[in-house]
Amino acid sequence: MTKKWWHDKVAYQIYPKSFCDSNGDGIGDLRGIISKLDYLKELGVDIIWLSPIYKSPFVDQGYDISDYYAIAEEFGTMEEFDELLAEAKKRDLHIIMDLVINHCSSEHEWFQKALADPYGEYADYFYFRPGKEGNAPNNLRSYFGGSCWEPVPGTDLYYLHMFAREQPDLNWENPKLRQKLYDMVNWWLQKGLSGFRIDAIINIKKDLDFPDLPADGADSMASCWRMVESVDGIDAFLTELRDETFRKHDAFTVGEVFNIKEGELPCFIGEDGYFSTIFDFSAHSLSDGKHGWYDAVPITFEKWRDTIIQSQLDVQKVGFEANIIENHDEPRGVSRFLPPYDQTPAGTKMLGTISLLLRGIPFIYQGQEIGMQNAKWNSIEEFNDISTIDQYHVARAAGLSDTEALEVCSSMSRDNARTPMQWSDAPQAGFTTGTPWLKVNENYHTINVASQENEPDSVLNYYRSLIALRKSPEYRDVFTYGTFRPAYEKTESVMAYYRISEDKRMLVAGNFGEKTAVLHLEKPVKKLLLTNETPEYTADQLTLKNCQVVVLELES
Ligand code: TEU
Ligand code: CA
Repeated sequence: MTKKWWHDKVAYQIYPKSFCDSNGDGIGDLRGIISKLDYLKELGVDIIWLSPIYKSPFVDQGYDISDYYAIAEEFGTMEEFDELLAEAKKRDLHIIMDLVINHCSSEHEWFQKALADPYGEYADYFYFRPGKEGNAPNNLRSYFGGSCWEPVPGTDLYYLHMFAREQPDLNWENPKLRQKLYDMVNWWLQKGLSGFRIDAIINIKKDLDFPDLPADGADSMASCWRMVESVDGIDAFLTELRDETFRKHDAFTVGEVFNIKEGELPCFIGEDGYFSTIFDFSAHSLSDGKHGWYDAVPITFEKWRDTIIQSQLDVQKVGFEANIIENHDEPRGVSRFLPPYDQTPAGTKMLGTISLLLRGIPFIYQGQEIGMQNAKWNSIEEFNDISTIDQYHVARAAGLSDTEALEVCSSMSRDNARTPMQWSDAPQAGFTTGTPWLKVNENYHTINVASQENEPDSVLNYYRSLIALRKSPEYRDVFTYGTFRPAYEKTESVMAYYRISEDKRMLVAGNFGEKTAVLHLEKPVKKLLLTNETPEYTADQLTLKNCQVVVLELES
């Protein structure tokens, strides 16, 4: 395997709108991010991923871009962005941006020109198709609900949007459009970006016949990912994208890829793959309901553990995946993956340890390092997220009461991750001096950065030690390249694994159950490297109480 500069890095995702507001307008901004670079450096991260900061009407929080070359006014200016890059560089921090190129905003100049001349050059930047007997071209349902097709005013044409109707899909079949995207990507890379997180990229290849697909809901429609799964030929697009852009700059790229086909992992993340890495969503997908959030499947500890183990075993044969507990599209991991009795600082540290020492590139989502949790939502009006509002209606249409639908959204909403970062116990958690765009989680009095700075045993200080261990000169190699091997799979409630290199054998083990677990050690303990509460152990036996986690070096 060729070693790459990003193999041993730890990444951190910033959701700019909710990170830090410097001017009191209730919206996080670039100046706010700049003011927290030292905090991030001290945490120990190397790569910062910024969710979209481009000019946007914010129908989908910046994932609807109206100008790829401009910074959203809400967040600041291009000068401030350049300053952020320079300040990051000073601290040896890499910045990567979100690359949203499956679709743009309906306010983008290209789409406006297409609407103005629906049979002209710019219409071919999108998918404009005639309707069928006054109906949409086919029965695909968009990710955010309703048809994937929207009428083009004044014509019998429709345009395709797999997400919101304000997010028209870009026509990747058009070489002119592709070239414009590559120019834009190179422009940002030349500016000094280290790479990109690539949004929804699996959706760029369409079935150009746009056939009806078998209905999968009461609305007679079919989820649009079924088209993604049924069509071949994305290879040519992704290879060209890589060769025209990323490869020239040795960029780090992480793809947001769902619905990968059997056997295709090497094409995506192998030595000569389209991307450096892709996210491992296998544990998150466990809760996918057949029809929406209302029929989400509960995630048991065993399923969660077995899924992560299987994924690690599959991926290590091929390359590296990016491991996450949560991101801006997911509920908070502590609330989701830990049983209620583990939702404590100790349990939070345990979950973090298990996730961060897996083989792969760890991505920490803002607030994860202090153990932020899902918020308490009192009514549907409190949510802002377009997907949550759709899922509320889906649940109501399926017969759930208002209270039940609210409960569903409370546990699944993307807004759980988007509540403002909790910096202190000052009003609005120190996020803003104004009124935040989305409410602050009520628990900020107990969960916040400032108070955890002062407690040696806090979740924050634990995360610092955890990252420092992963990156320490002595153990960096084994935690980066060491083989993953599961351990104690038959022991109820224990998630454990080895990381093994030529001269080292590490054991990472946590007890997620209420009962104490006794593990017989395969090899004598050499050193206890990290724990959230020192356990009892002898040369051949380790006792883990509820929520105890350890990182041990064993004789190899
Ligand atoms: O997400 C793509 C995606 O397919 C889902 O995770 C989607 O967000 C989810 O099904 C809705 O509940 C990416 C971004 O991460 C997301 O924030 C954007 O909304 C989406 O693309 C559109 O750009
Ligand atoms: Ca602001």
